[in-house]
Amino acid sequence: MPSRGLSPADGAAAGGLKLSVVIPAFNEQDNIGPCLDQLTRTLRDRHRIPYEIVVVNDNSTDATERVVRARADEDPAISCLSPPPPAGFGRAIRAGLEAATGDVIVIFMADLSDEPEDVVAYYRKIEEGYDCVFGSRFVRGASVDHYPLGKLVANRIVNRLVQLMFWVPFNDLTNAFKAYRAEVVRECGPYRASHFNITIEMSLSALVRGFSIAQIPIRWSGRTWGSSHLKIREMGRRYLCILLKVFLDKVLIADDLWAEQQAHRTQAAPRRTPPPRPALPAAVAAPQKHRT
Ligand SMILES: Nc1nc2c(ncn2[C@@H]2O[C@H](COP(=O)(O)OP(=O)(O)O)[C@@H](O)[C@H]2O)c(=O)[nH]1
Ligand SMILES: [Mg+2]
Repeated sequence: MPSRGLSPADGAAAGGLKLSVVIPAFNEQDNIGPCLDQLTRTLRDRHRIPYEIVVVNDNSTDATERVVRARADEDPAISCLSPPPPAGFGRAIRAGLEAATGDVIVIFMADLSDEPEDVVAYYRKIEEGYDCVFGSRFVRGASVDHYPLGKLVANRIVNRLVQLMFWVPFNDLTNAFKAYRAEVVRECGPYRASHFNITIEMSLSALVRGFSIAQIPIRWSGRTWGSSHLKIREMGRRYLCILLKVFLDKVLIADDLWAEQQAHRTQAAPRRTPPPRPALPAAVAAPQKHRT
């Protein structure tokens, strides 16, 4: 049956924030169809959230683009971008962010690893007044299935290191599946990372600017079709580059970033129920609002 998401006009009528779900997809022909269907059922049919879905098909060599375009032809809430080479997870996300028109942006994976109901949980937290929502697979209430052991170990080591460097409670910062208010993305960008390192560029850039962040438990399960494209050995230097760059921002110019963020905030429209702002010492990043 042809489906139709709530259009921006519908959303405005419903009085809700518009949600943009950005999905990078590379060779996901068997996953992307069910992924879009599950999201549509959850956002449109179950929760009636005004939304759009922007799939960034990144030079896939399989039928990913055909599957997405077929869905997009039937459903105006779905669009398909196909940026030219060079490919790259970060470049794809950047293209998706540029195209997104929502008030709230969620980065979602195409491989059925993430749970659509968690997108709704993110959206509700933003409605509460948070600027960002970081899901964690490693807090009470979360679940993780079929995480390859090597990657799990690397993940925990890197996240611990990042926690110590930035002195924050968030313990799954390398996971891309997160929500940001569109203005946070505008303020933190333009992003530079071309690959998976954009995950920490986005999360840490928001963090050092003192945006309010909620951390909530999420569910994650390893893909059952296709293969992972994250090659830890190739990505190490790229993660390190972003990590050092944002760390230097935090150590050397956090007060400048904070001042700009504050100025921007006072110009922006007031929120419905803003969470309390953290007090920020001049030269260090703000302690972050933390909810589990
Ligand atoms: N657009 C785009 N998407 C990618 C690229 N590499 C991976 N992805 C997508 O990013 C998501 C996560 O990638 P995946 O390979 O599953 O990484 P892992 O879950 O960390 O092992 C999936 O939706 C992939 O299709 C890429 O180069 N370009
Ligand atoms: Mg995956």
